[in-house]
Amino acid sequence: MKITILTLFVEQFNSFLNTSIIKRIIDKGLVEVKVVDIRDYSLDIHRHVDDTPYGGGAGMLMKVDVLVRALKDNQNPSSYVLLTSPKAKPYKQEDAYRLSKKEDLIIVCGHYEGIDARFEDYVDENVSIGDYVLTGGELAAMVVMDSIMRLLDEGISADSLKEESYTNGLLEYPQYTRPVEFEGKEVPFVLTNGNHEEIRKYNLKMSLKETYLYRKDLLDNKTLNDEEKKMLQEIINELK
Ligand code: 6GU
Repeated sequence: MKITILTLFVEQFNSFLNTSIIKRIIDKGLVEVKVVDIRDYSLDIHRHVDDTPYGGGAGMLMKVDVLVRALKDNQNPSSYVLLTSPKAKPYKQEDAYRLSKKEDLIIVCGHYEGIDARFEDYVDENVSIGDYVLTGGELAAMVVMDSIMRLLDEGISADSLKEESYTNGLLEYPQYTRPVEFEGKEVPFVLTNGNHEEIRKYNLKMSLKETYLYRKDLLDNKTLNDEEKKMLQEIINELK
């Protein structure tokens, strides 16, 4: 897979791309990442990339001609083009799976109140990472890239993908490691006794409980089986 980032702030990507798991995925050749400075595509001697909006209003807009020149120079017929923008459906784990199958992904980092609307015609999809406003799309691009790149890594076992939050529509159950007791807080006994069926049930119930407490909306979108329905009823009774 190839991921190309078009940005005004190339340096912001350095530490992200040179750290730990992300660096390993790149070094293994699972993905090729290129970070392109949009400013290199400005034709004026001051390297301007923005201009004032028609009709007035605060702030500057990124120029469509500069953006399209940058895009076309880095695009091929198989490229899939994302634009980071708060004006989009919120990004989800299922989008990470879908986008991880693209051969060639281009992520254009937009800036809010920030982009000539005509550029939308050159974009396949807008992505927002949540309901808040960022100064620019760089952090959003890194979030999207991180979520995609980790799926390309064989280092993540099929099991850990299967069990992780959102894949099964539930939040993850709490986990513990040594010591078995810390400042009076003990690891739940069932997890230490080696009975796999009891452990499975306990962890499933805890997953349901975390989801019920923090993300009830996820339960509305999930079809529970009989075992899960019974557990959820127990949880609700226990919380009363
Ligand atoms: Cl993708 N960009 C900006 N500027 N703000 C955001 C966002 C993106 N996603 C959430 N807020």
